[in-house]
Amino acid sequence: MKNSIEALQQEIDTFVINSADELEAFRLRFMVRKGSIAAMFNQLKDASPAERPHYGQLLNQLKESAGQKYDDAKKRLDASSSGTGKQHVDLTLPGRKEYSGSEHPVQKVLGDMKQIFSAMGFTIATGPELELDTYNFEMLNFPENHPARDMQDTFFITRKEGKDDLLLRTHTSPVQIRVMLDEKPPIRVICPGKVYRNEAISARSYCVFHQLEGLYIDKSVSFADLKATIYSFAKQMFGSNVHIRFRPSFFPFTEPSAEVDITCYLCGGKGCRVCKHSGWLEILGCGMVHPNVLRNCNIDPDEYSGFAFGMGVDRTALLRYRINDIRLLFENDVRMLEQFMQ
Ligand code: 2U9
Repeated sequence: MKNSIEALQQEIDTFVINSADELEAFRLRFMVRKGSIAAMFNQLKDASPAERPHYGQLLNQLKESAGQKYDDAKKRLDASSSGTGKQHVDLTLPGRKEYSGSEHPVQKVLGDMKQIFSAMGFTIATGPELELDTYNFEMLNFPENHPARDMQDTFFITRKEGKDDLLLRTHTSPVQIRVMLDEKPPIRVICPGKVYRNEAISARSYCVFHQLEGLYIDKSVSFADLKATIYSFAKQMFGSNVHIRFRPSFFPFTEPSAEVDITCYLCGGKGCRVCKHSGWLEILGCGMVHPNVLRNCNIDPDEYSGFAFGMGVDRTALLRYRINDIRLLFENDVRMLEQFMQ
């Protein structure tokens, strides 16, 4: 019995009470009628009459020390919860800064472009950045030996010189191919997204950039429709006072093709460093969808015609926000991004 009393005393001494729950656990363990001290008192009757007074005295001391520990702990916890023992708060410290996200400059420009074309009735389509050679080149009427297919220009993932080859898309045109394969005309979509080119990296060109392309296919869509659409877009996007010119060009997927310039909106067409003193800024390429492309997507070019256009988004973001290095758009440096808070 002596050993049991000593063990219980040690348990009482080492019991940690730092919360109301621990205080209650202590009470239930040692202080109630079915607790371990009361159980020990019940065992007194088994001790010899000679030893009983001695053990009785030891048990009374045990009970008293448990009661003392309980009272002390209760006082301590009551004091801290009523505030007197609370940690000191230094009200003179500066407040903590709240961080919030902001829209990336490229997304701001893309948002404006999407809004203008949505209002004209274009819907938005997206597709994979990892593409098949056939959707990125083959079905867009690129000849087999076209320089864009060269390793120097395209990030190939697999290279077996076949249309099943996987690559990082070099434009968003494969999205329009997928739309044409899935849907019947009339088709009116814009395709925004990231594209990849294996180019030398500098302040002006990067291996990834953003494009927005558009496609309209229906019966008797004409070059006049294309011009009206581009005029309306350019004036809403860059200002109603800009002048617009179309220059003949060539792309494998459109015929005829054109590149579109607007008068430089930084110098008003007078000539400056940005427009290389020409007074003009190139904004997009466009044209009538090549009959071969329509045929590749099971659309009869004798029944339907269409126009397409494509533009880079990043350059507009750089010019609009006076950013002098395209790499800043992709580094996610908060010191740059937090300058675009609303
Ligand atoms: C389909 C058919 C035709 C999309 C077009 C351009 C002209 C063009 C460049 C602008 C700057 C790419 O980012 S850039 O380097 N794009 O000049 N893109 S027509 O023509 C299509 C697309 C899809 C099925």
